[in-house]
Amino acid sequence: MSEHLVAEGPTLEELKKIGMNTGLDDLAVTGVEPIVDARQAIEERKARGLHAGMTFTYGNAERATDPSQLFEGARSVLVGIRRYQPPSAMAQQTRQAAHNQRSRAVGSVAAYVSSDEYGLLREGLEAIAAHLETFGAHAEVVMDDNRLADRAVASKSGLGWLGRNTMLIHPQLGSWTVLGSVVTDAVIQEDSLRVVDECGACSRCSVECPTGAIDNFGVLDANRCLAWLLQAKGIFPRHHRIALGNRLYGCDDCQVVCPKNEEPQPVAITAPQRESDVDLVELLDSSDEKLMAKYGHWYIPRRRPEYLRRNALVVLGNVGNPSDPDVDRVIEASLDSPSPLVRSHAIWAACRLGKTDLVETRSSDALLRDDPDGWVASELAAWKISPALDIQ
Ligand code: B12
Ligand code: SF4
Ligand code: SF4
Repeated sequence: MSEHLVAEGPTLEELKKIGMNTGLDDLAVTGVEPIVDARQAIEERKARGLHAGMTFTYGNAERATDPSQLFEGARSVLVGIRRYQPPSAMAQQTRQAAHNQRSRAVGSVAAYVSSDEYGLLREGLEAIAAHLETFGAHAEVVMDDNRLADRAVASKSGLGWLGRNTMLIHPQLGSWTVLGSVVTDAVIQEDSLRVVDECGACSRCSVECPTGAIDNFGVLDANRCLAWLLQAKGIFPRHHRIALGNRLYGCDDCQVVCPKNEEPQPVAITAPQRESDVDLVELLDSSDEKLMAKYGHWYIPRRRPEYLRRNALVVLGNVGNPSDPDVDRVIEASLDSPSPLVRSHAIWAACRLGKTDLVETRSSDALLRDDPDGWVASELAAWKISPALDIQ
């Protein structure tokens, strides 16, 4: 085994300073031993079906909880954390802008993607890796990657505790954070212990979750989590569509209500801003190419833009203005879409807005064509709608 012991390696303090000058808000270090309790947690959730078919760290729980498997000779994991602006401050700015420009229905985007936080997180981690390399060490950045369970190493490093809502909560920064690591063969002196759980008797996140996805302490049922359902393949479950409200990408509710996020914290280096409110009519009017160019940095199932349209139609059904002619127009265009996924969600949006006529006036042949999974047929049945008979 090639083991790289750096005689006069950098201290954690030195590395922390470099990270904090380039986008991080804190840094801690831990060893590469397997995190057995985290592995058990992943396996257990998978066995109970709470992963809802997700792969990510569930694909190989053993590897994701054993940083020593990242490369031969790995000795330390430096875990970096970056705080981002919570939605309340941002929402005010964007709502004002939306108000000034238009009064159309908008879908909300979760705070962690409303600015390029992962870009700055990566910059901070790469600066640390580069510094380690000047000492002859090998260093790899691993960030939001299926090969490592970020929260598990973060809690082991002492950066924070794992809250009831499953978020890593930093005692000073709260949970509006993203996490990533630098795995290295250098040995860095550890300086911290696990931070103890500070949720106490609170259960706000569990009570306020719109779909009741947080069952027990720290156990999330992804089958009910809106953040996952927006990224999952197939139809958006009918029984969770109203609960989706105006969320177009991600969900922030279990962090918004958390008292540990009440203390506002400054963000040292501001990340480049992206959209936090999306005009739904504009989205549904866009070509597939334009949609992927604009939202390609999101996790989109199978990289197929029809999923963006599916999500936008559910949100439009919830927040659209039924007297806006543009709403009718985009729903009608979606009812005529070649995608059965889009057609079935357009039926839902039309009916939810009380516009069953838009569906009823279409021919059954047109609506039901190419519907191998029966999505359109079951949507029509759910609303007890019989489309117009075809004129031969
Ligand atoms: C899959 C995934 C999701 C899934 C499932 C989330 C989940 N809670 O299971 C979905 C799509 C729902 C999701 C949503 C979100 N996610 Co996500 N997601 C991931 C991903 C890719 C894997 C997480 C994972 O392994 N889940 C499996 C379960 C079992 O793990 P877990 O809940 O995290 O629990 C771990 C620890 O809690 C520990 N553990 C669990 N039980 C126990 C018990 C004991 C006794 C001990 C000691 C340890 C322990 O072990 C587990 C495995 O590591 C990570 C990136 C990564 N590579 O790690 C990001 C990540 C967790 N997500 C992140 C974010 C920001 C979000 C959202 C806030 C985004 C949004 N606004 O919509 C939401 C939050 C929803 C929520 N409450 O979790 C951040 C979290 C940052 C933080 N401060 O915690 C991460 C770390 C991405 C990153 N690199 O920054 N996510
Ligand atoms: S992200 Fe939203 S749906 Fe998922 S657990 Fe948190 S509050 Fe519930
Ligand atoms: S809302 Fe309460 S229980 Fe949930 S994570 Fe925050 S402190 Fe913990």
